[in-house]
Amino acid sequence: RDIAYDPPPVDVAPHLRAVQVLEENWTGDSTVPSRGLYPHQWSWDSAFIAIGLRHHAPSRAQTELETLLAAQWGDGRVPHIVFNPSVPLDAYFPSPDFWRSTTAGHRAGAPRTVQTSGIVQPPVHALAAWLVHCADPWLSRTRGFLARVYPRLAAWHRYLLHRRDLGGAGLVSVVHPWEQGMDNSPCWDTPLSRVTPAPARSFRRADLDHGAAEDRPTDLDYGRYVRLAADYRDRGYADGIGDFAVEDPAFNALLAASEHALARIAQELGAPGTARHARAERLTQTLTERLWDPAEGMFFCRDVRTGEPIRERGVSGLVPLLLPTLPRETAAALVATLTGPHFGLGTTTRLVPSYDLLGEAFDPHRYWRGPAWFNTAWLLERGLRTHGETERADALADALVTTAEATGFAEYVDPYTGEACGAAGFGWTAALALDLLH
Ligand code: 9YW
Repeated sequence: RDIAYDPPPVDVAPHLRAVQVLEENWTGDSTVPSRGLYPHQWSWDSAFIAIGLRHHAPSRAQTELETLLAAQWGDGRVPHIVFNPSVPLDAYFPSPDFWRSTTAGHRAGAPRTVQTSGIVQPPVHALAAWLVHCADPWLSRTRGFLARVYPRLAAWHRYLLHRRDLGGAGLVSVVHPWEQGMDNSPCWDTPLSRVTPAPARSFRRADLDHGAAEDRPTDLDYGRYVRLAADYRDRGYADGIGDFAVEDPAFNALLAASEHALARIAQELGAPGTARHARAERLTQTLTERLWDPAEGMFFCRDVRTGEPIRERGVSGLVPLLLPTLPRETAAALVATLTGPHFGLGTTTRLVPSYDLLGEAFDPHRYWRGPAWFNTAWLLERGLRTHGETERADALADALVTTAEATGFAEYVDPYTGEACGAAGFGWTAALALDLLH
């Protein structure tokens, strides 16, 4: 029999396909979320990407985080985008000439040699650094990885806890929807309605060159994003309550989870981690006191300008399930909400929708107003496992991996059908699927 010099294509194993996406998106010192739509380095994307990359290339996972942290500002903030100077200015909006970090960010200590945005994203980094270390402790110790990133991560948390406690109660506020990472979530509709949009003709959206308009935020949303960012820039990125200030449950829960991770990092470096564990514990308690709604069985955002809770069920209100010391009844109520009619996990939906299935603003295809995203699925999978919900965690892990693969590692999907939306070959989708395959 003629043996195959030209063998039929073999089915490539899912983990190899995920690795291929990470290879394709690697630029040499970091990973882009998506080659077309997001051609620079994004902060929380890099943290999630490092969590997957550690299984395939642990030294690159370390580099990913080190590259991001090298762009940290003097005041401790880690910018949400680090721009790649070799990418044309018009490939992404808002580009470096909008943020003007090296000039407008001067007083806040923006780096001189690299261009960045001036806002932040959720602090997943210490958690990622710890997980990256655990994947290959020998390599990590040899390279002095934790010793190098620890002071930067500590300064990052200090910035958030000291400069961003705009509500004065011990929680961090975000000052832009892009900071929280769920850009057009209905949770922002009320606080954003107070913001006068920048005129549509004053900017050009590059995202519409890559994504379907009906899957993306609207022009009105963008007008408001631009106004808020430009005002912050024009204040020299000085922190204070501007037109938009919101305490968000996911952002604060990720900070608490990262404080626990920072405690472990401190211990590994020979210092006591007790104070950090205690701080994480305090954050967990404050989060519960300020944002938990026992009647609804979930956390709500708080509008710092009015002091009122924002009673929209966004997936961010479930993310605190990640916290190990959440009271048992709180965790049980969150699981009930996750699997109940508003999120439908295991009954009507495959992956966790980004917003209330029964909410007026629900739209299964429009970005953070309904579609399911893989980073939130991963966080909730971790949360279910942390609280002993093994069967549900297994089912969610399985759905995440299968849907990621079937959609070519889509940016987000229709929560009912799993149909792909947004970009394909998306960095954190591949990385987090890879993580769960290990
Ligand atoms: C944008 C990169 C980022 C994510 C955000 C997501 C989106 C940027 O893409 O925002 O231009 O709209 O909402 O969470 O980090 O993947």
